[in-house]
Amino acid sequence: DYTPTPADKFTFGLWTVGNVGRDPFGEPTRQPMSAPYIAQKLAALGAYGINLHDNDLVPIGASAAERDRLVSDFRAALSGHGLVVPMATTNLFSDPAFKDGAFTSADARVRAYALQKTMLSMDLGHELGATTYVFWGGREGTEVDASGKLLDALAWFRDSLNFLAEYSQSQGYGYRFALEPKPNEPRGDIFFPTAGSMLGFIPTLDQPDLFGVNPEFAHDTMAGLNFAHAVAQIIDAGKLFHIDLNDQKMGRFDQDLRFGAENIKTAFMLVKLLENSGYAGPKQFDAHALRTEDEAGVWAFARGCMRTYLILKEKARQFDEDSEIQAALQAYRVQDSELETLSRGFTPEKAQALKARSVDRAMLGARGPGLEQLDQLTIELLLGVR
Ligand code: GLT
Ligand code: MN
Ligand code: MN
Repeated sequence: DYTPTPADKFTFGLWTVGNVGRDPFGEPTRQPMSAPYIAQKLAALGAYGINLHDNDLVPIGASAAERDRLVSDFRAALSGHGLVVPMATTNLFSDPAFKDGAFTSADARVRAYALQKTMLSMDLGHELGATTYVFWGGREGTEVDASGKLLDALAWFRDSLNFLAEYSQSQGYGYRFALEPKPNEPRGDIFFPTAGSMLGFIPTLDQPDLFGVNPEFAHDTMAGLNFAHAVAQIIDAGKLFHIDLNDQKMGRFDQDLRFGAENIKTAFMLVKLLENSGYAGPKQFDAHALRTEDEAGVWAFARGCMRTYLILKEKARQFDEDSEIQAALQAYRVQDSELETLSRGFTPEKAQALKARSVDRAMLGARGPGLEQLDQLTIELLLGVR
């Protein structure tokens, strides 16, 4: 009946259901909720865990006593409700000190502060049991490229990640790090705008095995990219360390809509990809209720994200078991064992044999692969008439 259980490994950031509905043009529309209260509500809905930024739990500048009280109250709520904290991250974007970047600030004092703040936040995450650490470089970007730091910024970012990976090891934290790309907002241009940028950057780090990607549905969609394609490439590279699910209209501001609210077909392809890939990590809903909503709307939003995922998972199973769809898929793939043997694994003989083959181009070009029919079957399955 599409009711989630912790075995589904659905997680939410404290900042997601805790979003108070502020936007660049308007004040908050909802009251803040405490972390223990959020834990109680999410557990009742069937979530697996809660992720956080340091300052989602502990306000910046809090005293040590205040920190310890907030952490112990949260820990009590987590264990009381059977929730875990799989992932932690740092808020390196809200404070004005980070207005021109954190690890990529041109000011060495800001870069040092970003390292200090991240180490303290890694301490906090470890205390709560987190094993994945996310880096979303919200402020790591520019509006003014005349600042001349494009190459320096990449090097500063690399130095910081190398430093923090060693910090994690020296403390025995054992974190795996997940880098989250986004093309823009809040900066005009954010460094490492796509999954491919992150995949290209990771091998330049000192310990690339510790680093993977945390892709987000909305971030690729903002840029007009196909999120399922991005995730496939990340899976192929063995780098899917974490995932942020939500939705978004292309070309809009960062909407962070309820999962499946907008691009249902891509959401379906994504769920099918994740489920068939064997990805076993948490699935985080990094989204928030619409600004129009009250607290009841927040929990309707959270329940909706998880239900839609489970419905799409069921549809994916149906897709794999639908004989007409499977027949269309089989017809789509033309196999030719002789040619496939010739085309795979180079030898000079195979190359010569291939070069000598005559090709019936007209026949190849005339073939209809049946994709209209396959797509219509998919749509009918999603619309619930199959
Ligand atoms: C922020 C951002 C998200 C990131 C979070 C982690 S914070 O809400 O929009 O995409 O995943 O820093
Ligand atoms: Mn995200
Ligand atoms: Mn986002």
